[in-house]
Amino acid sequence: MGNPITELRRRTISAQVKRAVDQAPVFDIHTHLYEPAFGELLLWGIDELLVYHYMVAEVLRQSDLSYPKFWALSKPQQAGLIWEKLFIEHSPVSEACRGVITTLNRLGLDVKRRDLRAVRKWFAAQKPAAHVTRVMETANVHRICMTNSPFDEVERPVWERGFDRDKRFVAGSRIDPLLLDWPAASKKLSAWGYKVARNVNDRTISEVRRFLDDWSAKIDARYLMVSLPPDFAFPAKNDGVRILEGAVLPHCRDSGRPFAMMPGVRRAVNPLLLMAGDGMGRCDLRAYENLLAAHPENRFLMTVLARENQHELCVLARKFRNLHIFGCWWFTNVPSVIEEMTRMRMELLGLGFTPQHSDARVMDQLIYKWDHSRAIISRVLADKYCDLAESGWEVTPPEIKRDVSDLLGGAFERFCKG
Ligand code: RAT
Ligand code: ZN
Repeated sequence: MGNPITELRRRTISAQVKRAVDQAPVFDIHTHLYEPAFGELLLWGIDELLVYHYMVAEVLRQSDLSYPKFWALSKPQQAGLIWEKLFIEHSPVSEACRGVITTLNRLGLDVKRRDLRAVRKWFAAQKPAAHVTRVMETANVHRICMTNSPFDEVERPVWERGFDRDKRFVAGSRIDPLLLDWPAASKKLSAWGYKVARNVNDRTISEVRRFLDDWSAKIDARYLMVSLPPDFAFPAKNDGVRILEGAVLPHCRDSGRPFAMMPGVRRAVNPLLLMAGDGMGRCDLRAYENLLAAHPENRFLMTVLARENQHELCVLARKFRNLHIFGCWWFTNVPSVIEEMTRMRMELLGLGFTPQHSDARVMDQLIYKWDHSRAIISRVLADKYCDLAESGWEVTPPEIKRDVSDLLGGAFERFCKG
C-alpha cells in the first residue's frame, strides 16, 4: 500500500528541491555562445534576442511581408517588426517569446510598459564584459560549452591568432562538414596543408586524423560534435562513415574525448527562411545502436530532435554505458516536451543523464532557458522524491544537493572523464 505523504510534506520536499536546483550552478554543455575574445561573434542585447531564428520562423507566419523583403530589412528593423507582430499585436505566449519576457524581467526591466525604446536604451548602456558576467550570475551558469567550427571563416582566425582563454568557457569541436560534405571539407583541409585527397584513401584518413589531433589540441576541445540527418546509416560504405571510423572515433578514443551526435535535423526544408528554415525528421536509431556496439571503447553523447525518438533513445542508453544522453534539443525545448522527456529519462535512467543544455545563441538567453528548465527539472525531481517517500524512502538535503549537481553538469563531467 505504501505510505501516503501529507500535502505539507509534499510542499516541503518541493521547496527543498527548488532551492537546491536554483542554487546549483549549471555547466551548460551545448551552446552557440562565444567567449568575449571572439568579439562580434558573441551576441547579446535586445535586438539579438528578438531576431533569434526561433522568432524569425514565428514572425514570418504572422506577417505578410515576403521572405526576401524581411531579409532586406536591417537588424533593428527586423527586431522592431518582431516586437510589433509577436508582442504587441498578439500576446507573446510561445516559448521563444515568453523567453524574451522572462529575460528582460530578470534583468530588472519593466516589461509591462511594452516600451521597446526604453529596453534598447538600457542595453545600449551595458558593457559587453560586465554584461556577460551579470547574465551568467543571473542565470547561475558557471561554465559554458561553445560550438567551435574549424570550418568557420570568422571564428578560425581568432583561434589562429591565439588569445587568453576565459576559464568560464570551454570549447566543443563541431565537425559537420568533415562527415557530411567531404568534397568541400577536403578542399579546406588541403588549403590548410593536410595531404588529403577527394577519395578517402589511407593517406587521407591519417591526414584527417592529424588535422583532428592538431585542432582539438589548439582549442582544447572538451568533445567533438556533429548534427546528422534522419537517414544517417551505420554500417555504411560512404566517405562520412569511413572518416568517422578511420579518423574521428580513433582520435576521440585516444585523446579521451566523447563524440556527440545530434540526429534528426533536415537542413533547409524551407531555404527562404535561411537559418530559420531547418526542419526535423524521425531517425532509425538502429544505426546508432550498431555504432555503439561496434565502438565500445568510445564514449558518445546524444540528443535527438524528434519527440518520437525519445523513448527509444532512453532504451539505447540503458543498453550502452558508453552513451550519455543530454538536453531537450531545439524543437523539443518547450515546456510540455521537456517535462515529458525529463520524466521519462529519470524513470528509465535514474540520474545518469543530463536533462538540459540551453543551445543559447544570444548571451541573455541563458537566463530564460535555464529559468524555465530549472522549474521543470525541480518539479519532476520533487515528484520522484515524493513517490519515493510514499514507497518508504526519505531523501536527505545532502542527497538532494548531490543529485541536483549531477543533473546540472556533474554526471556529464564524470562521463567525460571516463
Ligand atoms: O537550436 C538551434 O539554434 C539550431 O539552430 C541548431 O544550431 C542546433 O542546435 C545545432 O547545434 O545544430
Ligand atoms: Zn545547437
